[in-house]
Amino acid sequence: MTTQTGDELRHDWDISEVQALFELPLNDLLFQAHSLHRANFDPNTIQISTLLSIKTGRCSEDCGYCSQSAHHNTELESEALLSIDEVVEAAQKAKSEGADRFCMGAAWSRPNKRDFPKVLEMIKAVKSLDMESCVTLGMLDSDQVQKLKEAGLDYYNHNLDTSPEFYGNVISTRTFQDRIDTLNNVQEAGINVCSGGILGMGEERKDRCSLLIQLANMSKHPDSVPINMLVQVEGTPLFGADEIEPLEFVRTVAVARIMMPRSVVRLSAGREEMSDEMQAMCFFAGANSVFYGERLLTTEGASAQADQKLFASLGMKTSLEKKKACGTKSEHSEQASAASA
Ligand code: SAM
Ligand code: DTB
Ligand code: SF4
Repeated sequence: MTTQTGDELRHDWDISEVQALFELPLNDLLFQAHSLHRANFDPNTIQISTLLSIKTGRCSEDCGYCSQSAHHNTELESEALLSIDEVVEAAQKAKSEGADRFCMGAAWSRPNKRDFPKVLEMIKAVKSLDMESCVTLGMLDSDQVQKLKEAGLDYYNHNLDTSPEFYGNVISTRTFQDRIDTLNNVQEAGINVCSGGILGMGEERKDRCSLLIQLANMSKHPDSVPINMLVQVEGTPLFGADEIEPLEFVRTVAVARIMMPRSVVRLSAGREEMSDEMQAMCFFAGANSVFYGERLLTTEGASAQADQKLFASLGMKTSLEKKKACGTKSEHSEQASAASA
C-alpha cells in the first residue's frame, strides 16, 4: 500500500487500500494519522467556526436526517430569512467568543432569486468584521457561484453526506451527482470547498470507505472536511438509527486525515454526545476544527464553556488566539509553519 507523506497528495484511492487502513491495529492507525497531522499542521491549534441558521425549516428536500425537511414531522419552528442586522449581531458575538469563521446555513434546496442577493450582502457584512465567511445554501449554478465569489465568500459547505451506494437510503429528492456538480462549480470558481459527511446513519464501514474515496479522489481535496455524527431528531426517518461505535468514529477521522493530509478535518455535529476522551482521540487522529457555540443550526451544540475547558485541559489554542499571538492572518500557512518549526 502506498501511503502519503504529505509531499504528494493522492487522488487514486481504491476500496481495498482504504479498508486495510480501517483494519490496522488502532495504535498503528493513530500513529500514522498523527504523524501526517504533525507534518502538516500544528497539532495543538484548533480552528473554530460558529454556525447560524439564516433561514430555518420548510425545506423541499427529504434528507432523512434533517429536522428542517418539510417531508418530516418534527417540532421545529420555521423562520423566514433573517435580516442583515440579525446576522451581523450574531457574527459579532461569535467573533467576541473566539470564532474566526462564521458559517450561515439556509434550509433551501437551492437559493431563490429573491433571497440570494440578501445572502450576498450578509457575506459582505461578515467579511467587513474581519471574519472568514462560509455559507451552505444547497445546490448552486455557475452564475450563483460567480456572484458568491465576487461577494468575497471564503468557503462553501456542501456535503456528500454518505457513500453513493448508501445515498438512496437517505435522500430521494436530489442525486449524489447533483452534489458533485455543485462542488465542481464551486471549486472551478476558486472558492474553498468544505465537504464531508455524516456517520451513524445505519451505513456500514464499506460506505464510510466509499465516502472518503469520493472526497479524496476529487481533482482537488476539499479544503475542509466536516465529519458529522448524526444528531438524531425525533420525527425524522433516521431517528433511532444504529449509533456508530465511538472507536469506529475515531478510525474514520484518522483515515480521513491519512487520505487528505492537508485538509482541515472538522469534528462537526454530534460533539455534545461525545465524551472529552473521545474528542481528544479525534484531535489526536487529525481533527483540527470544530463548530463552536451553544447552537448548531437547529439543535444544541457543545457549550462554549465546556469547550474552553476542554481545549485548556488539552493544552490547545484556537487559531484566532494563535493568529493574535503571531500577528499573522493565514490559518493554514501559520499552522503549517508551526508544524515545520
Ligand atoms: N440545505 C443545505 C444543504 O443541505 O445543502 C444546507 C444546510 S444542511 C442542514 C447542511 C448539512 O448539515 C447537511 O448536508 C448535513 O450533512 C448536515 N446535517 C443536517 N442535519 C444533520 C443532523 N441531524 N446530524 C448531522 N448532520 C446534519
Ligand atoms: C456540516 O457539515 N455540519 C453543519 C454545517 N455543515 C452546516 C450542520 C450540522 C447540523 C446539525 C443539526 C442541526 O443543528 O440542525
Ligand atoms: Fe433541506 Fe439541507 Fe435539510 Fe436537506 S439537509 S432537508 S437540503 S435543509
